[in-house]
Amino acid sequence: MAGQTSVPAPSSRLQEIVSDSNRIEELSDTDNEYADEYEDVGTVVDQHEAANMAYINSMISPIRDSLETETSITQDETLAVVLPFLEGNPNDFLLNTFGLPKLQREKHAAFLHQALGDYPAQMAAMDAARPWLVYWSLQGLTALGYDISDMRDRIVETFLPSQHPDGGYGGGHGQLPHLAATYAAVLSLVMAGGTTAYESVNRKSMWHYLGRMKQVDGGFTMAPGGEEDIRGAFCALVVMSLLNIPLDLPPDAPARAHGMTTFLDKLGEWVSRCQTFEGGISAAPGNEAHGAYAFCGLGCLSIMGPPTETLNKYFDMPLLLHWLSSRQCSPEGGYNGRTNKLVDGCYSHWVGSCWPLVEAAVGKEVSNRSALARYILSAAQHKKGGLIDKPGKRADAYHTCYNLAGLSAAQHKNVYDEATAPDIGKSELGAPFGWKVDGLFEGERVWGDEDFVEEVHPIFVIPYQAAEDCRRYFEAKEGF
Ligand code: FPP
Ligand code: K
Repeated sequence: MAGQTSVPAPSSRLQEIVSDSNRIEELSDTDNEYADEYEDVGTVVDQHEAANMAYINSMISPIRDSLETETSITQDETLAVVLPFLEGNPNDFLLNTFGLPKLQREKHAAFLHQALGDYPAQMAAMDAARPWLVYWSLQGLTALGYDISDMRDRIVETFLPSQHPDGGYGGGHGQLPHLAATYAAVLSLVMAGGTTAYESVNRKSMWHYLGRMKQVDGGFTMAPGGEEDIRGAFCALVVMSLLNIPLDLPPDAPARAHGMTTFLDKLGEWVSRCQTFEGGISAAPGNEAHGAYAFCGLGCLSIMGPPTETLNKYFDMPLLLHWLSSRQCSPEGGYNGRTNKLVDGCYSHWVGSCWPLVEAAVGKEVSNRSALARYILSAAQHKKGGLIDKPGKRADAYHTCYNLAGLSAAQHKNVYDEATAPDIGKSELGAPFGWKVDGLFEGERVWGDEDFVEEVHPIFVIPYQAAEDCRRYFEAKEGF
């Protein structure tokens, strides 16, 4: 872009904001809702400049290895990109009462609405990911507090042709079914809610499809003959739990020929084998631990039964706690996905949302939720709307959805309590219906009252109400 300038040094940028009285007037004129607040913007920034700098200084690691490697260089480069956003406000966003950028709710919603629209021809390669684009956008919108019920018919019509006659969903009409597409399609339909959406899912063929994914070692493949990894185990159990699909394997499941009778046979043992020497969870036994797979592993076990029981039974929790707490980057505040890698806003969820599950099992959290929220609000919001990996990256529905889910998990206390929703969840795979929000995060707040994200179910990553309504519907229904 012509005339584009590089990001100015943070403190000079803050000075610029403070002294830019034109801008303050402009804000007061155009946005009456915030006018009172912004007459005082100079004072707010003054007060919080010192606080932001003190925060950064407290977070900088005092120990630094002098060995320079490709990893240490990219880490330094990342810090140079991120720090100006933590210290100042290069995007010129309106600030909240803590001096941090407000959640740009309308801009993010506009971005997600656009993501639900038409795509240019060069996006054809993303066709197989269409269910994901729909899910991320809908989940992002509900997290921002938007009602999506007016899109119900569109959602149902989108997924009807992508349901395979033999069960499960593909990316679109004529595509082979895949567990990831199935997961995203089902979550979207459950969010849409209502009888038409629920009844659009062929649960009987889904049961048979999932039966074909079950492997003799206990895990699940993502597709017939496809890779077996922990996403498969998690996606299968999410779908089964929400749709109340029988735990018994269908008669035509190949695993039956090897003596298996239920979807849970050897599953806990298989998930357990995904925990690595570092303590984190990998895609499949023997692979590298990664935050996205950690969430899948914890989620899977938390569907199999109360996390208090299953997590302690199948994972070495002290080791997992050590690895998980090492994922928070300092001073960035956001998380990386694996050892020696870079902060990325999507791990606000993949790693951040592991915490409520871990906490339910061991009763302690070793993470700094304020620092995470700082990263999301200051560094992960794109100027034009949508959320991002890190400054300089483009916004997309994926990063928007997962930054918002992470922010929700930071703001609310999601707790496991068996007495929750007493009318549902007593039967098979009902443990996820024992979660509820028990008030707000009680630590140091850095978000204003206008920066709240809605409550998000810690395992299904959709609104609580949507998950409960769907399960209630299928618990009341007899047969398929
Ligand atoms: C590494 O990418 C990323 C992975 C190895 C896992 C990605 C998987 C998910 C995000 C979601 C899985 C969950 C479900 C429910 C299907 P990278 O090397 O580009 O990133 P990194 O440097 O941050 O590790
Ligand atoms: K319950």
